[in-house]
Amino acid sequence: MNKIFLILVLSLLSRETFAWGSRYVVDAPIRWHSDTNTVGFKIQPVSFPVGSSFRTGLLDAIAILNRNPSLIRTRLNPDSDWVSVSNGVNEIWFTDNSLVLMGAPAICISHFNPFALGVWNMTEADVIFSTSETYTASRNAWDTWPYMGAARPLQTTALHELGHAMGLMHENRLYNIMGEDWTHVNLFGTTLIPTLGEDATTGLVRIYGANSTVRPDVAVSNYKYLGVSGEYSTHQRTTLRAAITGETAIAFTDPLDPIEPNQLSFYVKAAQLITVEFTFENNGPTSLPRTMSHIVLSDNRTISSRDRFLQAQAIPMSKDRPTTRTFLIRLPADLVPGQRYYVGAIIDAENTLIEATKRNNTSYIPLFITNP
Ligand SMILES: [Ca+2]
Ligand SMILES: [Ca+2]
Ligand SMILES: [Ca+2]
Ligand SMILES: [Ca+2]
Ligand SMILES: [Zn+2]
Repeated sequence: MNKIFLILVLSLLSRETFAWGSRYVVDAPIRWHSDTNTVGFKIQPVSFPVGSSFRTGLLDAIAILNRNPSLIRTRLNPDSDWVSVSNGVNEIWFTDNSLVLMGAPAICISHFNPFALGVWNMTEADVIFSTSETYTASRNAWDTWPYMGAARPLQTTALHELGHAMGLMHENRLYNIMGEDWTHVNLFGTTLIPTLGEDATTGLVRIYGANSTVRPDVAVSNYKYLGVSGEYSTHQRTTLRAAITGETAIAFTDPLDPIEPNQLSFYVKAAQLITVEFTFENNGPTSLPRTMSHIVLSDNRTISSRDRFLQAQAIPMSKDRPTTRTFLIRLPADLVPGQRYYVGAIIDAENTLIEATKRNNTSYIPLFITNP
């Protein structure tokens, strides 16, 4: 959620942006002042006690934000017990106050002022979480909503609200963190990887300029765009389909399965022709040439170039919006009925990029082999 208080009465001009949205006044984006490289925040210690998992999760999100490929950064100032909106200080806290939250599970309340003719600067941004939402800071994907867990990942919601605090607005036209935050994630093995993603980082670069010291970062996800829910995009798991009529690829989740409790899997047969999808993102500062992706078959959730090669495809990596690609795959004939496999995707599969992180370079979809 996002709420911006205007100090002056003025007319907002809406302006078409490429994809990411920021709020414009008289043709200029509302942003932190161009002399401001670092936006300071104070944490309320009773909301995020030192040593608590929530504090770890919040610091996690702030660290991710601070690796964004634009010039804007945040800094933590000393904790503050006394926090409020409209006190001129950027603060982060939990509340049960419905007047502040206005029904939201989390909200960013920001203020901005005219700095000079045609220049509008943010003066305060508070990020407030609701005590009535069930958050977790766990990085075990199985604990979190996007992978059938019981709680909302604090880090993805924090990244969404901090996105507002940097000047980003909601975006519903593509897969992005400024839509439904908890379904905009990467997965490394069984570890959830929260991310700002391509669209939000493109927006930050456009507003604040590219940071040439930030390394490239390509990523792949098993989530993709679904549709529009008000100002938010919604997202869904990338699909696996039987490529020929009459063949089946039934998705199932089995809560009693000891190996993959509650996880989405697909029934397939050896030698079956299937299509699989993955979403590719460029989270770095600049466009990149097409980057090689490999589709592999793994017998575990660790996807690597040592897994069985199935297919290669060069993926466009221009710095703009995510790319969801479909791969037509003939599964090998020697797959064992009753066994589990994982059809994996690797981006920068030939390891040509020196990247900020490689932990977001793989993803996968679980398979269960049925009798022929
Ligand atoms: Ca404040
Ligand atoms: Ca990467
Ligand atoms: Ca493997
Ligand atoms: Ca792109
Ligand atoms: Zn929002």
